[in-house]
Amino acid sequence: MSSKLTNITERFDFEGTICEIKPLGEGLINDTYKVKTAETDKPDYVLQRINHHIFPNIEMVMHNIDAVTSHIRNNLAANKTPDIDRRVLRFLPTKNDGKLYTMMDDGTYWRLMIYIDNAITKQNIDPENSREAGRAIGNFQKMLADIPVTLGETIKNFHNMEFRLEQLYDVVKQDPIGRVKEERVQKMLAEIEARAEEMCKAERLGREGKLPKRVCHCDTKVNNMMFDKEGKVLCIIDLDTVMPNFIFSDYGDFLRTAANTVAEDCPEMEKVQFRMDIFKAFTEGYLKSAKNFLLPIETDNLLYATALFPYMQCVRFLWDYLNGDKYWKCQYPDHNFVRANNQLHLLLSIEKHYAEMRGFVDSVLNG
Ligand code: GN1
Ligand code: MG
Repeated sequence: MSSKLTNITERFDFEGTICEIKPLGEGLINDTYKVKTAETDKPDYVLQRINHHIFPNIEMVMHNIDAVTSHIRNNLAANKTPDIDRRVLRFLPTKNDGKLYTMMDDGTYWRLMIYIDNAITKQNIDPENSREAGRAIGNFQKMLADIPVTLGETIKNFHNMEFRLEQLYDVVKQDPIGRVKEERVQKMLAEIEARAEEMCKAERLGREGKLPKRVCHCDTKVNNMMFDKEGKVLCIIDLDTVMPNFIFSDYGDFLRTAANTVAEDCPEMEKVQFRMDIFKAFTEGYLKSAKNFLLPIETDNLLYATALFPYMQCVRFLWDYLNGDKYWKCQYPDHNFVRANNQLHLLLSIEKHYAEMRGFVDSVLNG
């Protein structure tokens, strides 16, 4: 067992005796370990190194997480919900300054939280867990609707479509590695341009004061949810990107990741299809818990949100491709282009389903 990891863990005010520390999960951004304690009546823990290159302001990240988890905890307690430590993450303070993170001499940042036992993450999607995920995401937003603290933007302009397009236009202008001239890039840029104005609708509505920002999770993949044995979501994890945003983020990014028939980097474009069974189940679950607090401008634009996230991710992957693949790890030279193209095909498939989607959302809202 690494003495470094033991030393880091021991900076935190946890209970029990460490007996084992081993890697946990397969997250690409943070490094995660499970810390086992010897005593059966003490919890195990999760030790995590926070990636401060992607999240430059760790103080802000942990401030947001503290605010959100405390607010959810109070809400669950007020509703006399049992088993609260399995329903919301609990971070441990350090012994010396009571903060929820510690910086080591090598400049790395770490945090410790209680391990949620008897829970699983799901890698595979089906309508049943999508409905449940929808319910959980709607509920998460609902519980946070009256949070009294203002959260910071842990990644500036993270889901701001105008900003993402500007980033793309900048790299097209500079063309640092000469990829802009590729015919397939030109074709993709034309598809992006044709939809640019429509896709920046949220920012416009926001500026006009018609569309509010709420506390969102901003990384609503199914593997960021812990399920119990009955298939119910216990808890939403991976809270680094929790920040104020349009609710479209959580609705749209779940569908982008879950309703694609293939992985986001599948190179066989004819296989990329939007799954209506997932769309329907997720939308039903989400609206069941969110319909009562959402504004008409928000529910009217759920289809826009569904299209926005594949579009945004296409723009972001293409940006990274033209910029020399600095953000996403690539396994082969045009991996980022393939990803961008996959997302564009997902968008095209969504566009074909618009009429059916509209009818479905209306039936759920009026039902
Ligand atoms: C990144 O690493 P992961 O999968 O949690 C990215 C998301 C993208 C996603 C695309 C902080 O998320 O916004 O949608 O890749 N997260 C960040 O695969 O940029
Ligand atoms: Mg993640």
